[in-house]
Amino acid sequence: MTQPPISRGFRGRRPEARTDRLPPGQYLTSDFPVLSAGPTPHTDLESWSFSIYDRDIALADWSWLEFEALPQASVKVDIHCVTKWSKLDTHWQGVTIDTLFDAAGLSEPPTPFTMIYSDGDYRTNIPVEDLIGGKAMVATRYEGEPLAPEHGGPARLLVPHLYFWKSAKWVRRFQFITRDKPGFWEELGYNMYGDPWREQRYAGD
Ligand SMILES: Nc1nc2c(c(=O)[nH]1)N[C@H]1C(S)=C(S)[C@@H](COP(=O)(O)O)O[C@H]1N2
Ligand SMILES: [Mo]
Repeated sequence: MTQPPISRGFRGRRPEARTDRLPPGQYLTSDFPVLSAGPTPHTDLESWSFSIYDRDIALADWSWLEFEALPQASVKVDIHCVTKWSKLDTHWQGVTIDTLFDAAGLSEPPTPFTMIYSDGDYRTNIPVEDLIGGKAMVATRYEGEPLAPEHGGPARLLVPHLYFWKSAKWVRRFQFITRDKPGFWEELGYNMYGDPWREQRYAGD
């Protein structure tokens, strides 16, 4: 972008930069609300595993120790819940989906769609495109600490550019699917995609 040299001072960069980060209809919060459709599952780390399936075929599977040994990434991102709270500058650590696909030996994603499965009955659909290129990770640390069980520990998906219901807590399995299908909230009327900047809260938005 080319900027006229004097525009900066007139526009007041700071407040503008702050509201620029708030999608339509959202408000800022500094606490971290817990939103779960059911009870918090407790899977001990000994029996925890994470797997990737291409339709019905298992491509890769990691134990907790194997997962922890994968290359780690850290991000600072803003998160946006469909119930209208947004939280800026949250810090997460985990394994990017690019790293997972690499480690699974996937050079090309086999289908354009995924279903993400959690412990409990939760699942959510996300296009592959929205998981790769550094856009998403399986997070195991929040603000430098192991992820708390109520926030999805030991591991949750983090897809910050979509509404936060797509960031499945207690994530355990990725499945490539041939055609897009609704997950838990999507079946109940939430949007199939969930872009906060286009305010895609419900089906038809
Ligand atoms: N497994 C699972 N993941 C989930 C949910 C859930 O109920 N179960 N709720 C979703 C919703 S609606 C939101 S807003 C966020 C809330 O995450 P938090 O409780 O860490 O704030 O988790 C998402 N991931
Ligand atoms: Mo949510």
